[in-house]
Amino acid sequence: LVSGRLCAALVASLFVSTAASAQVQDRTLKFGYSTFEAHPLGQGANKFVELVGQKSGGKIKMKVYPATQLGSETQTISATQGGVQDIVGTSTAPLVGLVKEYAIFDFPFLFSNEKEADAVVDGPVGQTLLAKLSDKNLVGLCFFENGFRHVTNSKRPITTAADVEGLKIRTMQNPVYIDAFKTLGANAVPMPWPEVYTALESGAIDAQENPYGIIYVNKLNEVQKYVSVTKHAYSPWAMIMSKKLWDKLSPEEQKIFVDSCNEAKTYQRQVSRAEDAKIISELKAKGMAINELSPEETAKIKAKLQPVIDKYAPSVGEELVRQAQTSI
Ligand code: EAX
Repeated sequence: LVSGRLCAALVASLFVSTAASAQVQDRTLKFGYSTFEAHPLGQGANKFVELVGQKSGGKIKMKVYPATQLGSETQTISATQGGVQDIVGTSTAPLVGLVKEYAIFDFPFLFSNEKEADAVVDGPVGQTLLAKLSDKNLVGLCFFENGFRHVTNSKRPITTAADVEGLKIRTMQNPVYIDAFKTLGANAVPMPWPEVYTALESGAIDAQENPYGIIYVNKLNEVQKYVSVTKHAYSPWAMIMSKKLWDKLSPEEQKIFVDSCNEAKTYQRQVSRAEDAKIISELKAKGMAINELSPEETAKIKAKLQPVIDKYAPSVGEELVRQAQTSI
């Protein structure tokens, strides 16, 4: 009798997973993100789509919707929670509204180089943060890289903390960024990315901060004069699937998505890092003035921002902060 029941349960579960797999293979999955396809993130996204296709023998198909076609990062995260969108690639900063521990990635000057970033993002801290998304109807697959962020503005080169004072700067919709720029005396204006170019063009804001790749593909050289290499924070980019979709996948299909994400990640980071060096000279050629900050001035800015880290460390939790420090 027991084995009969077991057998019936097995048959039922097999039936469920076969039916579900057919469902996922019958339609083209929607994968939306905010930047352009030419950006290293877009190239990584294409690599991911290609790998999932290959590993599933052409059975799992995805279509990419770059350049905020499906909405801003917060909108596409919500759509993915609801299962209206299947996959989203997003900077992690807007995730803090859902999972407060993500704030650790926004701590100013947490990482000083890519090696440190990779160690934390791919280590226990990153794994914990990916897992935390499951309470929010999301499944974290892996992290790509947006990169180290620098301030651009239309007023002056930033060489000291004082140069940031009074700048009207767009920040991502994230409390750590808002507090950090307020602490430096800027007027921080949180704004979804799709509104930023127009706001810079009209002069509604003076400044924004993003990695080289985003500055370049969005042609911010047309509306900004100065790039100051502040390297004040690092943005990982989370690849996230709707839990509604995930729960319909067989374990083999789930593995295809996770493995493809991790393989695409290695490729994506290589492209991102190789392109940075080229972009700097391109931006100069397009008339942008690029300046580095001295280590002394960077250290002063870092010291001014320590209270911001102290403010958010409790919501991240001692254990994660300790793990991050250990991984670095
Ligand atoms: O995800 O909003 C931002 O500044 C992000 O870095 C950008 O849209 C890429």
